Amino acid sequence: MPHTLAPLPYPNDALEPFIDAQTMTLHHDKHHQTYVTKLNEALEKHPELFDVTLDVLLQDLSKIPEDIRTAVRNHGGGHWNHTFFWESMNPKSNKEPDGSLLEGINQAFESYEKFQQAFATAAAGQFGSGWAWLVKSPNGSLAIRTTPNQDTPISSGEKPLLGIDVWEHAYYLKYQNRRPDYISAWWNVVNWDKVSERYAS
Ligand code: MN3
Repeated sequence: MPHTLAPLPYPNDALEPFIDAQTMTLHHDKHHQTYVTKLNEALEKHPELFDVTLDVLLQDLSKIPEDIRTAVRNHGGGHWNHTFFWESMNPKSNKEPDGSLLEGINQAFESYEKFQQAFATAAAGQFGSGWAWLVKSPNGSLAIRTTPNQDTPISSGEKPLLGIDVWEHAYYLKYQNRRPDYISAWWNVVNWDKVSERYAS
């Protein structure tokens, strides 16, 4: 199988109490695994794509054979987004961005607090299932984006630095319909060192 599911980079209960262990287990072992399985099933029809990296598959979906394009978009996007999401969180979060990343945030949003407000508003306002993102545009500036379903910013040429999954499966067990509460709690586990690393690369 060309694509495989990596283990979570920390124990399933490491993000407690902000994200509960049961949600993490289901989300990683069931939801994320299903994206990987279905991506591989789709690629079986085009073995010539087995060696193409997931980033390259998603960067230009128009190059994907039409009969599997939607499957690659949804399941390949799901695989990419979730791998990115697990790495975007950290039980030993250092709580706030610093250094050149903070300068970039201040330049784009005036302050970290204003960035948080704008990002949380975008995430809470994403209708239905999807994601909210902090991205670096090709010109280097920072911006907030939302994507529906499992669409990913790399398909539109932007570099994601941080993303939050706002599908109900990401929060419903603990927060039920209170998506804004999940978003508020999630700031406590953002891995800002990882975001800085992505910003610099
Ligand atoms: Mn999810």
